[in-house]
Amino acid sequence: MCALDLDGIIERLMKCTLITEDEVKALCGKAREILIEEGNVQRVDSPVTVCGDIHGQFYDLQELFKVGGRVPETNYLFLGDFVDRGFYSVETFLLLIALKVRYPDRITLIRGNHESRQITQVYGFFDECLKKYGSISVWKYCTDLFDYLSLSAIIDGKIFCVHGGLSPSIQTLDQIRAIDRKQEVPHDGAMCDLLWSDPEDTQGWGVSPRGAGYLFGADIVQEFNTMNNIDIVCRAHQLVMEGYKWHFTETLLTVWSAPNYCYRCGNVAAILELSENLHPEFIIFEAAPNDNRGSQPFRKQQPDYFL
Ligand SMILES: [Mn+2]
Repeated sequence: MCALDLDGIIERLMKCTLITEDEVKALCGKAREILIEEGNVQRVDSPVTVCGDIHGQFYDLQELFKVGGRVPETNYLFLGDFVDRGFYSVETFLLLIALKVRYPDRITLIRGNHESRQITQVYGFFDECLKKYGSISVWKYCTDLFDYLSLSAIIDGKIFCVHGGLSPSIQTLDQIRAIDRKQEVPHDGAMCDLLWSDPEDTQGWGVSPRGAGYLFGADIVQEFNTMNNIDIVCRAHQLVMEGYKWHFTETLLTVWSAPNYCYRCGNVAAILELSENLHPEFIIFEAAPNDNRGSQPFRKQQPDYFL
């Protein structure tokens, strides 16, 4: 196995250049050693910048680092959905993982509903790995690593961060801590709900049109926040045209970080900068100019993919 030249790997990935299959294997092995030590409610200290869905939009992630600052100068918490939909899930996920291995205390990555074997076979990551590496090994290394990603984070004990939302099976953070997360995302139950649920302008729990997770109302968030002595639930998972959206009199926040989602939604993106006293500042950004997103990397019979 090759010794891991992390800085070299980061440099190449920053240019959206693929690393070798052996390097992916070694990188994912290293990342697993780090992630396995993290809790299901990973503790994060301010100051930190919170980011929502990225969905393989590599050049827009570069924009994010441009407006938010680079790792390790800026601390980051990413709320999952790194892969699928966009054209560069491989480079996006591997870059974030390489940064995690290089600066483990500066970047926190939690799991989204797309960090799943089943979902990535439908929404692009599987096909992209196959296309770019000619085998499914890289997809296997990455999806095996997904199982080790934490399920949530808590910033300064006051802001609870999760990809989707709350669960009727969960009243306390300790109940989240007790989940055995090292598995594929289940079809139902607490772990599934945390990654799939959405807020809704109702009271109580509702059936989710997504077919997984639940809809939850203002009263549910109020109870959860009081019970756990937190101020805000911060989550991603839903496209917001303005990049972020407060719900339920600022007890819950949605942050969305994929500008012009799927290269056609026309939305702006946001990241949430939290200062040392948790003062929130939103940075809004637009899609990267001059992206070769228009060049259709998945066009059939395009042998020079690596160009
Ligand atoms: Mn999602």
